[in-house]
Amino acid sequence: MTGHPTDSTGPREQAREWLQAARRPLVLTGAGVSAESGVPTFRGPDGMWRGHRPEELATPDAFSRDPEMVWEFYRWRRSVLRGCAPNPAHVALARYESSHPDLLLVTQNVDGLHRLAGSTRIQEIHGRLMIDRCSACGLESDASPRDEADRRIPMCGSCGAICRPGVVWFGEPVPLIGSAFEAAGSADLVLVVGTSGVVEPAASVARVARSAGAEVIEVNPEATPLSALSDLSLRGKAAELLPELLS
Ligand code: BJW
Ligand code: ZN
Repeated sequence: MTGHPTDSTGPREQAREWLQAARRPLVLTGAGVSAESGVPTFRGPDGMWRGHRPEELATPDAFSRDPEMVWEFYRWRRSVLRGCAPNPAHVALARYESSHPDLLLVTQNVDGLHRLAGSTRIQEIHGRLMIDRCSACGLESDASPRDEADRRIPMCGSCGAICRPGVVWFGEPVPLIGSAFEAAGSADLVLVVGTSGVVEPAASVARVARSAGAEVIEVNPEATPLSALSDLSLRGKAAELLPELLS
């Protein structure tokens, strides 16, 4: 697990070796890992919020001001997601878990595609798009397929208050971040895939692991703020690179 790429070992080969040898790998994923499944990313030229800032809709303030508009946005997100399936990157990560049982997959994605691909050691730290959560009592339930067709806001089956999507909005605490940081502190390798690395505290999962001595491998077509702390920055698409790196 030591050493850096040399002339005889290219960065991809080095990454493969580190990934294979890792005892306690931690994978941090973002929207880019689902891009090739057809799930829009948040930022960048093809981001779903081009011309808008994510902070306009994904906040408790927006929801209290205009729940109809926020729900319209999330109904659209749900209808897009219903047409999407895991891609070879999700599948490669699920297989990697079988050979590395102490792996933890920390995902910022709310799309559930890692779970669908077969990963089980997952922390979905920004919640789940397909869950309704009561805005009053917190009761969670699976989103019914009917909700997007009829445009009514889902109501809590227990207390009758309006529901919100079961995701983590800006300004809200990230409930699982403590255990993600704890795992990062004892990881020996971090694979960062498809995240712009600008949303905190998620991006700091990689920083914590790096400070505790883990090697960091980044897979992303673009440079990000996390590139500078990465031992290996591999420029490419997740669905193309991960099957090769994790085989
Ligand atoms: C490919 C690819 C391919 C393309 N293959 N790659 C410290 C500093 C500054 C600000 C803060 C700070 N700490 C907290 C904040 C505030 C805020 C924040 O981070 N703001 C910044 C934006 C400035 N954070 C919060 O508010 C968080 N809460 C918090 O800190 O609470 C504190 C608290 C404590 C106690 C009480 C109360 C409060 C919460 C953050 C929640 C973020 N939620 C969202 C929305 C989820 C719901 C929804 O889906 O609608 O999560 S925002 C959005 O961004 C979503 C994502 O998970 C998250 C990260 O985005 P991601 O995944 O990185 O996607 P993109 O689009 O940004 O990047 C895609 C990448 O993929 C790009 O790099 C491409 O190049 C790449 N790519 N194709 C591989 N094929
Ligand atoms: Zn309720």
